[in-house]
Amino acid sequence: MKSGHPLELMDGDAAHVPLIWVSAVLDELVKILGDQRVFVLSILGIQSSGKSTMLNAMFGLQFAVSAGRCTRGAFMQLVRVSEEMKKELKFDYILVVDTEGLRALELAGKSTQHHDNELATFVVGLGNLTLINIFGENPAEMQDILQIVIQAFLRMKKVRLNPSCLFVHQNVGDITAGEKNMEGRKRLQEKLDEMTKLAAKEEDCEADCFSDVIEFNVQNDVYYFAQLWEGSPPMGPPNPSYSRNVQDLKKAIFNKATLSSGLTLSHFKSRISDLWNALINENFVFSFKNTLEIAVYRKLENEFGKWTWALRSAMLITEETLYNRI
Ligand SMILES: Nc1nc2c(ncn2[C@@H]2O[C@H](COP(=O)(O)OP(=O)(O)OP(=O)(O)O)[C@@H](O)[C@H]2O)c(=O)[nH]1
Ligand SMILES: [Mg+2]
Repeated sequence: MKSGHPLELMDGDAAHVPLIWVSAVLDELVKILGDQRVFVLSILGIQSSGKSTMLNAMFGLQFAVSAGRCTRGAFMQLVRVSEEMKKELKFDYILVVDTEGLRALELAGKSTQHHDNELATFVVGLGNLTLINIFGENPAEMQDILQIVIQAFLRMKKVRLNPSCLFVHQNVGDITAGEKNMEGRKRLQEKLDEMTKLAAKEEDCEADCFSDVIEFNVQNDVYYFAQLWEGSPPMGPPNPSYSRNVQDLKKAIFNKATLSSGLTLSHFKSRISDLWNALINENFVFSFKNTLEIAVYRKLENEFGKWTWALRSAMLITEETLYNRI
């Protein structure tokens, strides 16, 4: 880790965080480096939406990149803050957490929903800042992901962690700048507020709009990225606008990071085990796909209660009259 190797934080195949192993590695790391302050940057998004590609471009890392389900589980890597940046930032390292894409087709079915909710909560809880990566600019397609993410943020609010987030739209054509993006921002805001209301109802807390849950400004916290390639993928050269977009995002991340003092490695270690232990203990809400489904389930449960009571009371009355006759 000291020399920049990624460490597996969550086993993607077993969907499990090996706490003893990870804690032991972090303990040794603290012995070598001292209890340094780190800023944890995590990322969430659909499968193959270019998450690893973006992190690699931003920090010069080498997370695996390919088509199909590529990153499995979650990986973390330390990036040293250079001496000149240390004046502005109050920490020594940035800890980049790359995660598996949500909605992996290979895992289709019930286990996916549970897996996604768990992963999202874990990753959002760990990060000082979470990047929400969206492929394209249609928030309707993102509905499921947004629900998962917002519910995770709500829970963080409840346990008094306050992460922040930035939205990134990947693969937006070069032309769609300016006015059109204004429209996109508006639509995203509407969608977020709508999802927040639903999620808040289910979590029993007060929140009318997304900015009640987390500090968020739709003008400054949403980024639009150009295509990675100029022209068709295998032959096209890398697109210079992509690098520029990455640079802008990096600046925004540093702006947010200057306000935060990060957390120490030992604090980070206990945060990992706290979060993971909480997650394996509590799985009812998270085993549900999204807030809409929970609402429906609650309604059904109510109705079901009424039906069974109607049946039972009818039975009791019949029983009583029969007893009398006997
Ligand atoms: N056309 C296009 N392809 C992209 C873009 N960004 C990334 N890719 C390609 O998409 C594929 C997947 O990228 P990854 O970075 O591995 O995606 P990921 O989100 O990390 O995927 P998982 O880890 O599997 O969830 C790679 O072949 C990238 O080269 C983009 O903006 N446009
Ligand atoms: Mg990846």
